[in-house]
Amino acid sequence: MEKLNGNNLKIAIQQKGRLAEKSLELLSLAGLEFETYKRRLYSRCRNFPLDILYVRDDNIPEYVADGTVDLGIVGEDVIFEQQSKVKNLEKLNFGYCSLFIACPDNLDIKNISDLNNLKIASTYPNCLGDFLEKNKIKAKTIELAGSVEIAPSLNVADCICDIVSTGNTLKNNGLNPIFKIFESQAVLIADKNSLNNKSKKKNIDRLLMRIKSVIKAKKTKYIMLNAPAKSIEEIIKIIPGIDSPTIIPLNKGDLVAMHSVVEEEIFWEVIEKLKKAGATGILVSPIEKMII
Ligand code: PRT
Ligand code: ZN
Repeated sequence: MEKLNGNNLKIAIQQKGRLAEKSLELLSLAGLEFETYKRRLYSRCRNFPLDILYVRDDNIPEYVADGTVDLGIVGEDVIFEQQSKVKNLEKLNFGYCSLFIACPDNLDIKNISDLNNLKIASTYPNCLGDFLEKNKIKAKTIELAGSVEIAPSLNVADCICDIVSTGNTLKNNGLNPIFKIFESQAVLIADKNSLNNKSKKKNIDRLLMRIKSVIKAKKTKYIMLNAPAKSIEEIIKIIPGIDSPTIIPLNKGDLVAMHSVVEEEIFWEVIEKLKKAGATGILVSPIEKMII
């Protein structure tokens, strides 16, 4: 088997699980070429000095913190729970979830102080402990390895503290999310020593620039429209673009074509405003990369 190259950067990503596919997709959208056949141990990038290691997500913060790898992609929840000393380089816009305290329907919990003297089951004892301490609550943490949601029905605990994304698991177990402890998404993390190493830092910066441009592009759409010349000023205010929109005169009356970019989040609001300002023939297309 080919050996890991000592000069290459190493990035650890989840081998299988909720973040695995999206982590690989991000790396390949960033232009990295590699084979992923069965994600055995690691992949070598053909066009960038990077080796990708496939590991369990719980190991990623410690591998990054102790320098086994230079970079990692992992949920913020894991970093918070392990209180890892790693540098967060970039939020990656996937793997969204929240840590909640959730209680059974028949338990009347309205204020945080109602949690006093209860037993709370969790796989996040550190995060839960911090939350309880901050709110001066004396509750007992029951640390479990998994299947936390069934703890109340087994009388192991009164309520739970767990990750929620759709909320279906809680619902299926007669639990309601009540107190949100934090929100989480996948992040790119780095070993602080790697950032202090000149040649590694250079390649980390190159990779980070590519990753940022993929994320930015995903959040942004390219927009083309026609508008009467008298509306140009108003439309520039709605879609200012990176520097300013491109404006092209058309061979028809006083119409111009305008090209610009618009943030996905406010997309529909912008379209409504553009129509009011007289825009017609609005075309929108995805952007593959956005380098700024
Ligand atoms: O095998 P390995 O150790 O690598 O994986 P894992 O099983 O420990 O982790 P995995 O793949 O379940 O989760 C990886 C990361 O995905 C987490 O660290 C979070 O950052 C993120 N994530 C996003 C989630 C969820 N959504 C999620 N819904 N992690 C876990 N869940 C679980 C949750 O614990 C609960 O059991 O899904 C259930 C609730 O889901 P909903 O959709 O019913 O609310
Ligand atoms: Zn795990």
